[in-house]
Amino acid sequence: MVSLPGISPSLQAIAQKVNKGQRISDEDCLVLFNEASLGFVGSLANQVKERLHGDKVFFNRNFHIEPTNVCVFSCNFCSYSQLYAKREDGWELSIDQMLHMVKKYDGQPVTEVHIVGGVHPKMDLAFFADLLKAIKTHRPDLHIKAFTAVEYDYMFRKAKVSVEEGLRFLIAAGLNSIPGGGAEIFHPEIREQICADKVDGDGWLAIHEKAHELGLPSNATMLYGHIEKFEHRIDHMRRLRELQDRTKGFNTFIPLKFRNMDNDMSHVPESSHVEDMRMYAIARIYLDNFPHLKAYWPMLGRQNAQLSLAFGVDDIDGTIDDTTKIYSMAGSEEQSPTMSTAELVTLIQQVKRIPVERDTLYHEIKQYRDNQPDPALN
Ligand code: V47
Ligand code: SF4
Repeated sequence: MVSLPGISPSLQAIAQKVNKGQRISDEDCLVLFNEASLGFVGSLANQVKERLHGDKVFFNRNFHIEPTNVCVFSCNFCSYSQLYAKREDGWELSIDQMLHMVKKYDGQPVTEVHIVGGVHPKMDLAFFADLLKAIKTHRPDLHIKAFTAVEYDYMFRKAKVSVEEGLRFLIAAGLNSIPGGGAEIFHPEIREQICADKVDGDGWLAIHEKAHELGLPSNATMLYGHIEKFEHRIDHMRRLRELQDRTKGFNTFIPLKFRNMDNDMSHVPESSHVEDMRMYAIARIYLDNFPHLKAYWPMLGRQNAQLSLAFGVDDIDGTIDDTTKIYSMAGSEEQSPTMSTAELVTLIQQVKRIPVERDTLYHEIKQYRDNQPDPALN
């Protein structure tokens, strides 16, 4: 082994593994979190990213529907939900109102609707199946990525159906994939302090495992940068990596930076930008079986999302069109998140990467290889 001056033997051994395309262990990952500089993890993560995707960076054209912010749960980090007891202060959309939101995109080349919200007892399995059917009937080509494992756990229990029965019912109604929310931190030591009353880590993983078995792809998130320790992040990623070894059903890992405005954890400071970039890089190195790593720009801010493209990230989500409130309410600098396709393309080209418009399942729709974005784009 060639010895690198100023780099400890344990870091050098990790670099060797990554160079050879070998998996790193949990102990290696802890060494990276504790000892590695930003430049060190950035360069390794970039190597992994480029091996997988070359210079490509993916985005899509999407919008969100948030059916309600009324929620029976009370996660301490959540700035968005209204307790069910105070539901008159929140919003609750009817199927007609949500269909109206879909119809606003008639004739526009959006490919995905992302549906996620609070957990409202009156919005049950039958209601959501009707919603999916209404959307698919109106626009069969739109990919529906909907509901977190937290929402599924509640609606299936309430309907007294198994996870398999519930998912099959929604697939028949038009469900195409599952977003990554609700994962937070799986480890009970932390989960009990930040979101004690919703589905636990094992329950979240079991729902995604069943979804994968039924052919539904999904994403996975991790809410980091609050009271968890590096060991909890590693435990979280290990459980995801093990499940992915079994099913190969995850598309994307999305680290979500904790934002501290207007919630019960506002006293907890936010992570620094350097720590955010280290998080992305280490996730890219550790999660060797996840095809994609996403920086969700409405939460991170567009400049930091752009920076993350040098730290292993190959996806920056989509146009969003100012249709999500979760992050603006939690204090993100993106108060009205919307980016045109031209802005996304420019943001990626500015860091000398190749923008690739994708659909939800990462089929390529268009590559933008010129230096200038197409002025006809919006
Ligand atoms: O699970 C809530 C997070 C998630 C805060 O799959 C917060 O493509 C930070 O999962 N600070 C929902 N995060 C959003 C989500 C998501 C977003 C974008 C893309 C995809 C995908 C999934 O939002 C929740 C929770 O972890 N969240 N409050 C907060 N204060
Ligand atoms: Fe409800 Fe989701 Fe907010 Fe938790 S994070 S309180 S489950 S809306």
